[in-house]
Amino acid sequence: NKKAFIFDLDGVIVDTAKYHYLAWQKIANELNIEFTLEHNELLKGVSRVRSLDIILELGKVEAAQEDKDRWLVQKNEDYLSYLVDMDESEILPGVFTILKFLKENKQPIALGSASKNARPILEKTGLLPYFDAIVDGNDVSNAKPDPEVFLIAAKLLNTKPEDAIVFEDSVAGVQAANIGNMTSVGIGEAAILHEAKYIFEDFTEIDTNFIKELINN
Ligand code: B16
Ligand code: MG
Repeated sequence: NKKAFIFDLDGVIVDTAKYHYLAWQKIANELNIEFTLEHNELLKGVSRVRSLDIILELGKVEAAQEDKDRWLVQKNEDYLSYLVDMDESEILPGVFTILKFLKENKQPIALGSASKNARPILEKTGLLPYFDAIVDGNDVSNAKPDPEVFLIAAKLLNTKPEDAIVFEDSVAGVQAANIGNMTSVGIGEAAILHEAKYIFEDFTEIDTNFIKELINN
């Protein structure tokens, strides 16, 4: 069967999770809400709007919609300021090798990200030509763990969900792949991503033989 390889963006292809964290931390600081790296795990793969709600819940802060809207704009402006100088050096180790291997083997590749800033990031890192389809936060109405983002991606690649392989660094994203009946590959800590079918610390741990097996199975 024809396979489809779907990549999450933040935390899988590039380490933008650290920039999201810095930008959210500023908002949290202003509101006197304690926001640690551990809390940040809750935001991975989660939409911008929902992320703010989670932070406000952590601090038991109730806010008017206009304040929320302002913080959302502020967070994104701050986040974008970290991306200004972004280039291919920010591609996470091992990612490029796997993308190149998939391309050489004529495998369809898609992006499945919750971010509304996905396209500029792919452009800046020079990875845009590797993607046959891009599905991001601008295209979906249901956030991960809803499988919508990955289902649309598989469809655009003319592949059945069960033949799609999803690389994800977030718990919500792994769950989305599983709920969508896809093969989930967790990138990160096994203790956090234990629901994934396969788990690797990062892409340098993924052998092209493993990819070959996924292609031929
Ligand atoms: P933006 P992914 C997600 O991207 C991030 O993991 C999450 O932390 C972020 O809040 C979300 O994108 C929205 O991003 O504010 O740029 O629209 O991991 O699904 O690629
Ligand atoms: Mg992610």
